Amino acid sequence: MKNQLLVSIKRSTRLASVRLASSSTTKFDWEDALNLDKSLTSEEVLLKNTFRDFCQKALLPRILKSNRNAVYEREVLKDMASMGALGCTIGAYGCTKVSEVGYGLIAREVERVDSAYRSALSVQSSLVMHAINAYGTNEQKEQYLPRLATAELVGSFGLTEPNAGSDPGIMETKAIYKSDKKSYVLNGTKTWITNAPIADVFIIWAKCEDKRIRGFIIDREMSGISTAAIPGKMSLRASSTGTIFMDNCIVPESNLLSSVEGLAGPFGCLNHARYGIAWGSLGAAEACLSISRSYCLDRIQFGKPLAGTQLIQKKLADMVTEISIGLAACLQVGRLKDQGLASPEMISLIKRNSTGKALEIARMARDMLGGNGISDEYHIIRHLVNLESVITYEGTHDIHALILGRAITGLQAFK
Ligand code: TGC
Ligand code: FAD
Repeated sequence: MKNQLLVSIKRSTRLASVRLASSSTTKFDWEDALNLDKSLTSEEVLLKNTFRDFCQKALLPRILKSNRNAVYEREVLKDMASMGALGCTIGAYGCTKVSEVGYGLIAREVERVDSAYRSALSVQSSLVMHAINAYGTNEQKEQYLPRLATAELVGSFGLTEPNAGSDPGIMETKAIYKSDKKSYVLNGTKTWITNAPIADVFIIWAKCEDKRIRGFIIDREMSGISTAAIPGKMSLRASSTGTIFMDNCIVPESNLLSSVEGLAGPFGCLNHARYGIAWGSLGAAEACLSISRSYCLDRIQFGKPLAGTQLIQKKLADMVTEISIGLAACLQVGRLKDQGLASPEMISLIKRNSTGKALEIARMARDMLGGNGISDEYHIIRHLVNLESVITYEGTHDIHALILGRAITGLQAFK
């Protein structure tokens, strides 16, 4: 018995060394250092390549102007819609069906260009379409999802308020039911809301008389809703961000998202969006890596390329390491999500890791370009300031640490 075990251990060690020897001939690819492409299906590789091509050809040429002039281009969302990207995990009501990993790959390619464009994708798909698909009636799904999928309608998601940011449970927006009018009357203010100034449809979370939080679909034409842009935004400038005011806003009861109540409603949407951000922010980091690597190969100082110096190589090695490990984690959580096995804490872990590492990489890359790193022509400074928003929204870096801390210790440290 013992011998048989030893024989089989020896045999498997021999096999492993044969595998190692043959794998050691694999060429190292700094753009896919852990060969993650090998873990993708052929459909996912095709999706990734198709979206990389689309994003680089259709989106990248627009971003400098949009960002400089702080212009939100509705055409960008339309173009993403024409590629089937909006609500792409839903698979009904005019939406395509890709895996959760596929959605992550799309977010990564879009954010390689700009976080504002990925924000547009996330809000429409994960926060608005997902809310309607997960919590809405069939009538609501039929009414809204096909038009959101084509970007005929632009959506917005209102959770944050002036006095309720990290702690949305203390929201002040109220929804009072009027049985004679079969309507709810909403009063309150939502702020720092992506798409608020330009949206046609708003998912608004409000507290009802029983103190339970519920979601409402509000059309811009409904009476009592108005919006204003937040001026002076130095980050995500190609995204439109604003405030939503509800002053006796009358919402028919048929617009209630009736199958969910409590914070589990908005957080259910945030699980999807945070997951997409985890992939997307690493796309921004990959852009910074690629630009700074090329720059340092070309830039000669002290008689040789900057890329030939030890300090620059350490920075590049750190970037490649963190991006590769981060993407491997996203892929693992994506596969679990496809099987319905990803926990909110896993999503907090990757959202926190990816955005934190991406911001560090963008700062390193900015430094490697010296003075040119300050110019938007080289793109990195734009990614850097964008990532300051990305690390803040959908739960700040520290809030995700506290979510993980609670799961690790069983003690909550928020309050
Ligand atoms: P807590 O007691 O933890 O939970 C209250 C209820 O919610 C449920 N829940 C979740 N359900 C599903 N998924 C999750 N991730 C969930 N997290 C919590 C929980 O089970 C409970 O359900 P029930 O039925 O018992 O009521 O709530 P808390 O008040 O202690 O919350 C603490 C904390 C910090 C976790 C939470 O408030 C938090 O995550 N804060 C961060 C706020 C945030 O992420 N805001 C995002 C706003 S939207 C946005 O930023 C969009 S940016 C868009 C773009 O441009 O891309
Ligand atoms: P606060 O909650 O006031 O936090 C300030 C600081 O205190 C942070 O560092 C935080 O980590 C820390 N902190 C908070 N609580 C604790 C604690 N208990 N212990 C230790 N530290 C703590 N919201 C939406 O609903 N919809 C949107 O579409 C949307 N889009 C956005 C777009 C942009 C560009 C930005 C910047 C924000 C957007 N937000 C949106 C809002 C975003 O989700 C909030 O900004 C975020 O949740 C943080 O809330 P806050 O800004 O009120 O900060």
